[in-house]
Amino acid sequence: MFDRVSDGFNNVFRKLSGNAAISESNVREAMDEVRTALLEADVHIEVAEAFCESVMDDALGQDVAKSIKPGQAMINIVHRRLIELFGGDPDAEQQPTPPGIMKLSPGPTIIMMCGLQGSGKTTTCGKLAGMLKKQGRSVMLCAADLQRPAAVEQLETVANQANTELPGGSQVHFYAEPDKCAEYGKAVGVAVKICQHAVKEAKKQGVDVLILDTAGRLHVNDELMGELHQIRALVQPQHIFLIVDAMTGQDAVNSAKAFHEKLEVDGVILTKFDSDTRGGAALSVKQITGAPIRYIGVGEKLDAIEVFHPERMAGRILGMGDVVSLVEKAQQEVSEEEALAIEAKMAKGELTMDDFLKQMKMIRKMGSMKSLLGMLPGMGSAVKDMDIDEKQLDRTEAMIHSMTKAERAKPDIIKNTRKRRIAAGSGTDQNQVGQLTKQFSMLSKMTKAMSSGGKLDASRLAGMGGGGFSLKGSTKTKARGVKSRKKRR
Ligand SMILES: Nc1nc2c(ncn2[C@@H]2O[C@H](COP(=O)(O)OP(=O)(O)O)[C@@H](O)[C@H]2O)c(=O)[nH]1
Ligand SMILES: [Mg+2]
Repeated sequence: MFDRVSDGFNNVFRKLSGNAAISESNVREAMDEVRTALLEADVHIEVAEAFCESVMDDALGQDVAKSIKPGQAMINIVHRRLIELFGGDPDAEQQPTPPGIMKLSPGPTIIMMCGLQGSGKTTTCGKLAGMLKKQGRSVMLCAADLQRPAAVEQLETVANQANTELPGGSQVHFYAEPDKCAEYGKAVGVAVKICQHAVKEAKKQGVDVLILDTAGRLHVNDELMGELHQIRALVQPQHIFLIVDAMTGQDAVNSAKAFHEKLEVDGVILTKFDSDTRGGAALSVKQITGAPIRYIGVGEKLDAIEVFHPERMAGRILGMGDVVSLVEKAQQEVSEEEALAIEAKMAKGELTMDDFLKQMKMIRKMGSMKSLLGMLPGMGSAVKDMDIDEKQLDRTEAMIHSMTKAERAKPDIIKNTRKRRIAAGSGTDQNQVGQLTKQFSMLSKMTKAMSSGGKLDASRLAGMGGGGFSLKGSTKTKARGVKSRKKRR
């Protein structure tokens, strides 16, 4: 999403690093490029100006031109200012944990979602429900968008999906009064009444969190604001989240400002962060509206939501990577026991195709290869030009599924006849099956050699997401790898 901005910054840093003697005018010139990159990314002009101004002030104040590594000094300054732009505190020794959803007892904690039509309100209701379900909190989704009966049905589908497809033990309830759709627009206060009924029902059922999916409009107008204002006054939600479509750039920021002025939202949820928009909305919204970004939507599926961390996002933009998020993702998907079990098998050379498949699935749960690679330091801008064939993983899965139990346990027995059968069963060809078994046998040999030569520790494996890719903080893994190799000699 921030490709263009990232490239702009990187050019600047490269130029400044290459210059033996840097003058104030070098720095100024470099900042002109940054300003252009920001404007091209559709960052609000005031925000872009103020940002460049503050970076320039810092650079002059710290005498960057005279520092030993001017490129590095500039990176530090820009990093701090980006954190600030996103609403974080660059001086904090340890970054504060972003505030979560309040816990009230008795419940429910009420969340009101608002935003324009198509911004992602209904989808995000399901994503928040999924997040809360993972924390063991029960949720009720209330259909307060009565503009179309289909909108009510959509929320019901989302609630069902959150119940059946997302992990966690608690229940996602659904509340609606579909027959009221006909009255909507004719009588005032229909939506408010439904919200009030939902609160009553949520209390009765002892639900922890109630999420209100309100109606949107194509543009901000008095009718919409009046309704939202009324819901806010009569239901008194603990959280008001504004859902903003990151793809709509400056328009999104302007409407966000209008919403915030009327409703005092306590946070923005930026959706469609996975799309290749230029990032202008993300970079401007906090400065222009005053409301911080709380979550980002990174896909259409209900588990595609992330907590927003200003310092990590700043790091991603500057190509510093976001190893912390990556490790967190790995830890969420792979338990220590699973990692230990796989380690034991690998050490004995007993890795089977089933284990391989399991590992692959764990990695895929974490996100697309491209999004994972993009979080590694220095990879950010490199990944965008990489042609990663996500379908290859599908093919591998299909091939393993077409193998018999015996073949999966001992892939050595897969000779030509079996290869032909597996290829036919999985819609691949014999060569591809051959490649897979060859790769697998190499992997087995390698892991066996590694574990008999030097101890492979479990923590390292846990970080690998159990999939043969080294995902844990690359520096640490590297350092440890070197040490164990030395021991062996
Ligand atoms: N790629 C992507 N699509 C999203 C995201 N959030 C929502 N959408 C899509 O945006 C469209 C509108 O979403 P919806 O929840 O119906 O918006 P609403 O009108 O505000 O309720 C749907 O097609 C969603 O699948 C996201 O984070 N990424
Ligand atoms: Mg909707």
